[in-house]
Amino acid sequence: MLCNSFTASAQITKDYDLWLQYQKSSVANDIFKNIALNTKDETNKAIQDELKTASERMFQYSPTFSNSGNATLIIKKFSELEPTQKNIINKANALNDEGFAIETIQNKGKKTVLITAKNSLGLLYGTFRLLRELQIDPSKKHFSIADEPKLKVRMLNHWDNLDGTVERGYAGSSIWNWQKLPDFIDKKYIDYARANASVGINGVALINVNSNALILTPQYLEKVSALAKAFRPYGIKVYLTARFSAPIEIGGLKTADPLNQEVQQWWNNKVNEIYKFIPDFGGFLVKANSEGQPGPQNYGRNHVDGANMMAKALQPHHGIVLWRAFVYSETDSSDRAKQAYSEFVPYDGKFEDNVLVQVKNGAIDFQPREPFHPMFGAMPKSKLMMEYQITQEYLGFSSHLVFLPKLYEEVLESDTYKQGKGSTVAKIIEGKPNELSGMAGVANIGSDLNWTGHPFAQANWYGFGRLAWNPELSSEKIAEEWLQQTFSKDSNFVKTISKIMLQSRESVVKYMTPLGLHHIMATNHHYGPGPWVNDLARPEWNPVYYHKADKNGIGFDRTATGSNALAQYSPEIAQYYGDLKTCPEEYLLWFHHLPWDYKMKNGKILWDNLGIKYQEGVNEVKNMITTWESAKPYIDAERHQEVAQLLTIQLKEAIWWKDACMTYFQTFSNLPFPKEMETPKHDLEYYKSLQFPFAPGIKPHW
Ligand code: BDP
Repeated sequence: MLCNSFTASAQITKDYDLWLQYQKSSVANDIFKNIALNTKDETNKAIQDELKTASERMFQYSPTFSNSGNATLIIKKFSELEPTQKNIINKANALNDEGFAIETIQNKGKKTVLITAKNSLGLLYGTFRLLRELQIDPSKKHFSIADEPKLKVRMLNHWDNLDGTVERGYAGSSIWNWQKLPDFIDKKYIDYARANASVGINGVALINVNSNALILTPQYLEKVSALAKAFRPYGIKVYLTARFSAPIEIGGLKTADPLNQEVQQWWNNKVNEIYKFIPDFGGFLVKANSEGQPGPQNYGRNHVDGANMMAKALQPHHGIVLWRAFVYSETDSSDRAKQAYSEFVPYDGKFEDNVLVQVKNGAIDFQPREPFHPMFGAMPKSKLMMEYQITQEYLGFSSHLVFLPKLYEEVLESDTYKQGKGSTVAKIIEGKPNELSGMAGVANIGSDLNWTGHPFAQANWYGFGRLAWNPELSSEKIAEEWLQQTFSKDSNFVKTISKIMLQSRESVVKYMTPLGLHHIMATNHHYGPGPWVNDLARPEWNPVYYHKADKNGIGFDRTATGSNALAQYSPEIAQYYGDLKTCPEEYLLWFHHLPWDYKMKNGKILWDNLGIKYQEGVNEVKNMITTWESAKPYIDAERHQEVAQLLTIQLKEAIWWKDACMTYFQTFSNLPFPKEMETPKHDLEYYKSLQFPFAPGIKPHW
């Protein structure tokens, strides 16, 4: 029986500190005793603060900062190093602007650790890397590391509204306190910046892609500028979502036509004004002609006209445009999965150099599993950037433990074959050296004490940042290092719990949308199952559009006999997914419509396999609960209890998903539940009658 014995302070510190716990070390390390660092620069000042906190917490002493000869740690740009340090200078020289090197060197006859980089931001990243290494192994003294980010723009997209609500947010309200800004800088903003910088995140779009033009008025720009100032030492640039109709709404113009000169002038002026407030402003993130948002098509123009107009306004200031490709038409009744590709690919090579086309990982919408978006690799003359969702809109909100880097990795590793074998999605988004590239993640952060609602959802923020830095990292390594820093270094604990993290994404797929099913969540809030929904205005808003279950079978035929969405992929992929002999079970019903008694590889029919998968998902959550129970001795009672309670919700909901979906699909298959599956407790009417009018994170207006 769980009891309510939280002690407030313990909960705040541990949960709030994310992966920057700096737990007291049982071994001594003198590395921070005497640090050579020039603290005049504001980023170096941030380095100083971080080292002080870390050293005091981990090793119980305060560092001395000086430039004396006896340094135990030297943090210096390599332009400031002694010429005798040739080796390290050469090593660092090969790195890009944000890279760093950490090396144990001989300095005046003594072993000293040196962090060096081209600029202060590299030094900050190097410092956080050193701290990560020490959190994992506090006795470490020998370092030989060189690292640099593979993507240029590594950013969070907040879907925060100006009224403090967060669209698809499950961790409380927005952390931005617009009413108290610009004068009140919440300490939380600094801790947010520290956490981001520690994994290399260097950009943040502050408000929702369903934007509000007010953010572009001087009243709000002043507030934005205060946030930008707070984030600046941490190398984080601020971006704003730009509502396409802003020239009408706040500019008093009659049109927002991108080819109209007055409109172009309005954006030029607006951009100039923004840079007066925020000299290092990042640029605009735009959702246009998507789900009712205004855009160039309202004026008979296209995405290139819209994006390039903004891009030209930003060019003199080196700002960029992140133009989203999340579009699906109100009138086109063909397969929704094909529409973004059809709308964008013909424009390849037409976007200005400072435009990144921001593409969701899959062609539908952040589902528990989707094949990679066919746009990746299909626009070789344009710059495409990845958009992931960190907030768990379709994956159990912040009540389910789901380790998303596993999903991110699966997409990044996918081979598009667009430039021959080995042209993985990761390689496509990395682009050419020194060119603009990027990855965005829809933030899962809110005002909750633990930032993300679920303690394990912190790992998704962390993991997103790590993969944005290096899209080729393994999710296993990310899980392990996150656990070591956040909870415990005990190898038994790390081994056991990383296993459940790594399996958790597959479990959620199994108990929500197994075998390639997708978009069968309940209307609007997407909380829980709603496969029966068939009465929404647009066909592609209805789950029945996606599963197409009838008495003959289930699944969406995207082969040549159906929508032929497969033709948007390279022939190798089309062949692989299109042929039932090779199509992996995970994507079966994504690409094929099959009879209920279709014989699968294990010799059992499709219907039985569906029930077995749902049950496996439930069983795996049960296993997570037992495993988590066994982790009790290794971590603090507060966080253990929090997670244990959340796992109870997850199990209840996994069973709900299994029972509701199988009861509904049975009305078509007319077959008994497979013997491996636990029988649902209620009838279909019961599951259909469940209502959740106040589920969190709903779109505010529609
Ligand atoms: C969908 C969300 C919706 C977002 C939209 C988007 O349901 O709230 O506005 O994506 O990405 O997943 O624009």
